[in-house]
Amino acid sequence: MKNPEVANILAHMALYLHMDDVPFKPQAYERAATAVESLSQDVEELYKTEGLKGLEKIPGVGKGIAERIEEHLKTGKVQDYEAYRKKYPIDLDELSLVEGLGPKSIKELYEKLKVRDLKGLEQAAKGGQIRKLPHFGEKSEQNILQAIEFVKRSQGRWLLGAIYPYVEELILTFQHSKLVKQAVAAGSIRRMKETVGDVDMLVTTKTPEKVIEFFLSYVKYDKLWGRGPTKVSVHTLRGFNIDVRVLPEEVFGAGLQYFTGSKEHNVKLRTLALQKGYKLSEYGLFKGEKRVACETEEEIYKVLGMQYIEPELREDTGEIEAALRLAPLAQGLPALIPYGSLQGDLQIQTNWTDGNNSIEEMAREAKKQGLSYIAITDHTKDLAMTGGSDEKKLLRQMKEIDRINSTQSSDWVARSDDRAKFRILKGAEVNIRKDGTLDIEDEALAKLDVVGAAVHSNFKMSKNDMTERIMRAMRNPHVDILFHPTGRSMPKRDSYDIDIDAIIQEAKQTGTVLEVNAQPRRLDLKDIHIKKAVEAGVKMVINSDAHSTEHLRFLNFGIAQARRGWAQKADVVNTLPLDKFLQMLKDKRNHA
Ligand code: DGT
Ligand code: CA
Ligand code: CA
Ligand code: ZN
Repeated sequence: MKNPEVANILAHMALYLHMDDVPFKPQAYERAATAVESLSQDVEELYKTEGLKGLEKIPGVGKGIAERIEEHLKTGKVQDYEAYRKKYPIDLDELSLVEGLGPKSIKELYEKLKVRDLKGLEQAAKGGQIRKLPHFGEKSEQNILQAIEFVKRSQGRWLLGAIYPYVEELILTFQHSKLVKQAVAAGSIRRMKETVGDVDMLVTTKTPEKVIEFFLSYVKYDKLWGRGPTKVSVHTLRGFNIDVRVLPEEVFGAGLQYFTGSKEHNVKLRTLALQKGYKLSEYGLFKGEKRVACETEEEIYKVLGMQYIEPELREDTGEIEAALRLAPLAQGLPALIPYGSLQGDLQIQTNWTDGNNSIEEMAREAKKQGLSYIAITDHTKDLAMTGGSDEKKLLRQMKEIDRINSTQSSDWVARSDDRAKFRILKGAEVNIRKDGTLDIEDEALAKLDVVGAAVHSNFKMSKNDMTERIMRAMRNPHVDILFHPTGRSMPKRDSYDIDIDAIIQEAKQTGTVLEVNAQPRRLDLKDIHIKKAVEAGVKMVINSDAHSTEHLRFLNFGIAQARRGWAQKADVVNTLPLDKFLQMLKDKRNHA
């Protein structure tokens, strides 16, 4: 699959064109990069079967860009791109991770200070050289140092959403091969942690040697860290490590339990086992010399006198005490929100602004994935770069949505049963300004079904001011949902400084629903915040924030985080059917 490679070149081209002040083209390349990155089809296949015309069918890919993709697929090189790489011999991947460093700054830093990579940037900042440049100052030098720290902290870890599709395919390939009985992912992937250090895979088989041979022939790797009769460890060409272990079938449950982790959960569980007169290890649960329970995880937890603990909860944040029904957690573990239990998605952007697909395309795809309603929430006018809507454009879009809703053609609506009718709701992602006011008039907001509000600029404010700013927006009775409440974007931007407890209290007061944004980069609210919201009885909504039909699948990552935050179905409002969901919003607005 060459999609990531092609998307990367297009994204770099966008940056280079920005650096050289070429008008319009950078945005076109950016758009094309996003489209290729999120394309489920293999670009190479597409080109082989449909040629240049096929490439031009990718949303946002015009003739010029299609020709460059073709050049890359044919020759492995793109001339324009190579010329730029000579002109600017810098590590764009590294430098563009630094929050606040746009292409223009990267260019200036290279031309004036010969900064080529993160290390060079850090040296220049620490040496006090950056503050002397015309477009920088002491403050921006400080900000750069802070941003570098954040990048360093997340280096060596991968976004779950980036690695997950690959692991799914890997596991399926093994499950389908005749060589193994069982193949599963363990470790942080099975716990659905937001970032992953390495991939852990467990298999049971009668022929360990052959499985290891098969693994090494299947996976593209550049380093073999180690290989034994029942384990192998490699560094893949994609950049991450994979550990594979072969387990005897009789102890699969014990091995799975051990290698799922987390380490903290395991340490506590082992101590508990000792207190109860058992010994727990990756080889099984033992009473004296006798192995008592090992085949399944369920048995192990049961013998230890506790409820089964879902992998997403195994972080030693109270799940063991709850599973033992110890006070104050005597009611036991919550029934976590199931995967696949969402009925709607309340944050969707379209080609009315910076999305790739039309309203109808997004709706059809959502319906296909089993949803029964979505809200269209394009950006609003403060985000001029995206073509954000003003009041007039919103009105036009509302009309268009009415039109689509009333003409839903028979191929995606069961006419006899109105409940099967898919519904598109009118919404917007309005911008919260620096002072906490919104960029759309209340009168227009009142006409929308769903209003989400979010911060998109002026991230650097004091904790107090930022919290006040957001709370002011939440107090606007027209605001239904606070979108991506803490504003982080991994690995580049950390959450802004806010008092999350105060925001949760304000949500409680005003009835504002808090979003769990399911974009793998965002996952915002994150698990520990979700847990706080659950404890406070504040409602949440899990949204994909899709900018293309391919993004709707992100919802599962949102559910995973909600599960990690101990959320139940009742905590998440888009598990409701449409009528109940709308009633909930109405009650909220009346209450306000
Ligand atoms: P990661 O890879 O950093 O995202 O996190 P994990 O949790 O996948 O950790 P990893 O890959 O180092 O190890 C996989 C599991 O193996 C881990 O979750 C628990 C278990 N494990 C590894 N080392 C230890 C250890 O020293 N003690 C215990 N009790 N368990 C361990
Ligand atoms: Ca791991
Ligand atoms: Ca590992
Ligand atoms: Zn947004």
